[in-house]
Amino acid sequence: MHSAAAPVNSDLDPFSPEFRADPFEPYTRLREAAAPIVWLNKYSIWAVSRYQAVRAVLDDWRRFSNAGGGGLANYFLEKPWRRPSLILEVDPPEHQRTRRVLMQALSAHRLQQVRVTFEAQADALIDEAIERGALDAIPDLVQRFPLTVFPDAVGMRREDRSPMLAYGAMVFGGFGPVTPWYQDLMKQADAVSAWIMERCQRQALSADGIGAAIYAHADAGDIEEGEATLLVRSLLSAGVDTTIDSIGLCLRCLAEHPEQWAVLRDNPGMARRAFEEATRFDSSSQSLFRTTLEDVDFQGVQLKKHQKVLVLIGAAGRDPAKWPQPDRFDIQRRVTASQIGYGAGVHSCVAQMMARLEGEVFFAALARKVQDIELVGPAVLRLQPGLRGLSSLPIRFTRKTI
Ligand code: OVM
Repeated sequence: MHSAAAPVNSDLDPFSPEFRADPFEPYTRLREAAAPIVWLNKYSIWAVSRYQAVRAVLDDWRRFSNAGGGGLANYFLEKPWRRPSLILEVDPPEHQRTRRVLMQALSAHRLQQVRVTFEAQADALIDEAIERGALDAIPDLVQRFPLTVFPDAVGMRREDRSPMLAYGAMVFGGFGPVTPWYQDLMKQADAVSAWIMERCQRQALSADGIGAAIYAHADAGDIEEGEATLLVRSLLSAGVDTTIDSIGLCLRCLAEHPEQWAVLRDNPGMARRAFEEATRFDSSSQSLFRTTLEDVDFQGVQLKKHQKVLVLIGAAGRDPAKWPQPDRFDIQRRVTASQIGYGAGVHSCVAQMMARLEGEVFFAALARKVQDIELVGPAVLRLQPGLRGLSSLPIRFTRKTI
């Protein structure tokens, strides 16, 4: 007889402000731990951080479920704060049914249709930013781009859309631990949720947007009317903050790596690759969760049924076993085929082509119009639970002269 060795464990807290201020050094420690999956004492959850282990968990949806909830909260044991997402927080086969609807609503044809208006909007915002001189690029440029083009493409009316940012903070903050900051934020939960749900209704949406395309599947009998409403809610939940934060972090990368910016500026056609590399190097979605459906032997480590697993995709993006010189931001790198920043497997980001389109259009316009990006003050990271992203990026652009 022998008893299983105690699991490798760690006191690291991935949700603490210290960790969030610089996750890349603790990521290294987690990857280099003596086991492919590590027990985090503070939350009584597992964590994977090596590229290979992250892929193994994400590819194994039969044992690592999404129905336990997209965050730290365990829906098998506690009540969710909102109705679970019909795409993120369900397993196959239910997941395929809703996934197919969103895939069709976000088809390549539709992306091609919206590209021209995305380009016009990027051009206008970047021209305005250049004219302003010094500006805070996060509120004054970066937030405005997804917040304009994405809800427009969904078919929402134009109005003050700031409740979408408050809702996104609740959704992504809600994937982390309950902190005083989160409890304070959630005081607005009823009002903000009501605002969002009103805008997910069929009659609130234009007849020709992505939202209407989802409701067409209700008319066709593929989904219920109420399911269409919740799928639109998924778009409004996951579609704005993610790209804002990823574009903001990519802009900082380019500002801090002038030699990389010079390559992009001289080759605006490399915008998509630059954004792809930034999605590996430093982007908004650093982690996600799975929950075990049964007792699991994971590469020799014993996990119990209904335990949460933190999947550190941001750490996998820096794994030297996968990426040569992973801490170098290099826009020439070929990333797409091994990209982990949008997740992987059956649940990989359903709107990832929309995200790439936004990034490509934004940075191509920047490369065509801007000569130099000058940081004129400290970039500020948000340190509360939620997506990784900047709250402030003081910058000055100088216009290209040809
Ligand atoms: C959803 C949803 C919300 C947040 C993130 C996400 C990363 C999905 O409501 O479906 O995917």
